[in-house]
Amino acid sequence: MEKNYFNPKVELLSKEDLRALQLKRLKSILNRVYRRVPHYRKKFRQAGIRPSSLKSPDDIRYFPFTTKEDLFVDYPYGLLAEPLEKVVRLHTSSGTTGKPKAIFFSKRDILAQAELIARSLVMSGAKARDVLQNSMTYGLFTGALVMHYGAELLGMLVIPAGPGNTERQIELMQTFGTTCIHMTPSYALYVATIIREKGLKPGRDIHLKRAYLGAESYSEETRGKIEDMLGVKVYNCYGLSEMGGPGVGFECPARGGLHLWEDAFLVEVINPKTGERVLPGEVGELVLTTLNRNAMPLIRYRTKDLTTLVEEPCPCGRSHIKIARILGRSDDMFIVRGVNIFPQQIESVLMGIKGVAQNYQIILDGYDEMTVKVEVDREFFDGRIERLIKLRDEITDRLKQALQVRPKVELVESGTLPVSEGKAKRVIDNRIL
Ligand code: DLL
Repeated sequence: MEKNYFNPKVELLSKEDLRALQLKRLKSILNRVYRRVPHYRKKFRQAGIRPSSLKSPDDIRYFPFTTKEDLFVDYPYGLLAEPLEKVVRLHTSSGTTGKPKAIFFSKRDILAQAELIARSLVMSGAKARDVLQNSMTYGLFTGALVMHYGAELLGMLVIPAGPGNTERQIELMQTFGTTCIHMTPSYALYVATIIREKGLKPGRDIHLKRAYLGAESYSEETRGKIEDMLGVKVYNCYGLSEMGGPGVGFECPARGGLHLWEDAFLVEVINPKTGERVLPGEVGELVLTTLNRNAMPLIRYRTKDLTTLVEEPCPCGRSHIKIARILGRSDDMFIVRGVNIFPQQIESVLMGIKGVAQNYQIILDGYDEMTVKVEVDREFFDGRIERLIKLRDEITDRLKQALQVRPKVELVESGTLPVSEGKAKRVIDNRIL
């Protein structure tokens, strides 16, 4: 059954054929939004451009961007390109304050996104006989439901576990022989720690093969740690509610970046300040255009996610472009004493140090002070204070080297910092600046 979801006619298309397919779809989607969505019509007119101006996918650069703010003009239904009777589902983004971004799906949109997930799972080697424990949050968040539909389409047995209740998660894994998990990387690290503390062994007591981790940025070191602790191969899964949820980008077994499905999305990476395309290999903001979304197409949507295009051909043979793992969101970046810092840089240092456990928190306060609270293995709290000081100094020095700023480091016992079942909140900014 899973064979259906590896489609060489789409995944192995030559670059030229892929461009031709994109051009056809792009013309159609631009025409649709111009005809059906007054907000787009107005923006295109203001920019002095018409859908017929587009002669190649590259000409998309002359069209205006869509930003998060645009989603709130004529909120909530203003960007619909279908009448409400054709719209069957609402998801919202995980914004923490204010009105959530509302994203709508038609039946065809739900199926199209499920197909991208099924295709991605097959790419990772998953089969219909696999058992997927889906530990993302079910509900308004796309994470669980979109993966659920895709995995079912492939024919996997899906356990709709949802997040939290870690004891129960582990019981489910043992009872039903879970082979694949879907969760956030921060929760995966937590689950892995509890599994280890219970004395359970991968391969003997739990039989996981693959972990699909996404919804928040994580470093290569975190991936390595989770792979060691759980005996799995970790596949990075990227997406955002606005583009239909998870499954927009996904790693193949060759890794080295995530394939971004170019039959469904047109990919650009721009300089967030100038709006111009960046040079190959340069970090910039990912901008995506939906190529086959029905209910709520988005043109040149600014994701705020920072990444690089990986232009080299992939050993797996798929022609769809790859993006490097997401460095973070442009609004995740914080500045301490004039230095730009992403939480992932800190995570990358911490997770490479022996003795560091699963969780950490960055606290900014005072005039410009940064404190990093780091969980370390319980054995460091056996009263031998010199060992603890040595570890603290090592962490401080390695962070100073990587960031050019010396943080204050506080070590706490593994399992004592707040665990988030959904996306982790890494930075607490109490500065009085
Ligand atoms: O997080 C969709 C998703 C669910 C993706 C499950 C993967 C797995 P939102 O809540 O709208 O949707 O948040 C989207 O999360 O713009 C990124 O900043 C971040 N993000 C998502 N996946 C990754 C990833 C879902 N693999 C926002 N690496 C995006 C880094 C990620 N950041």
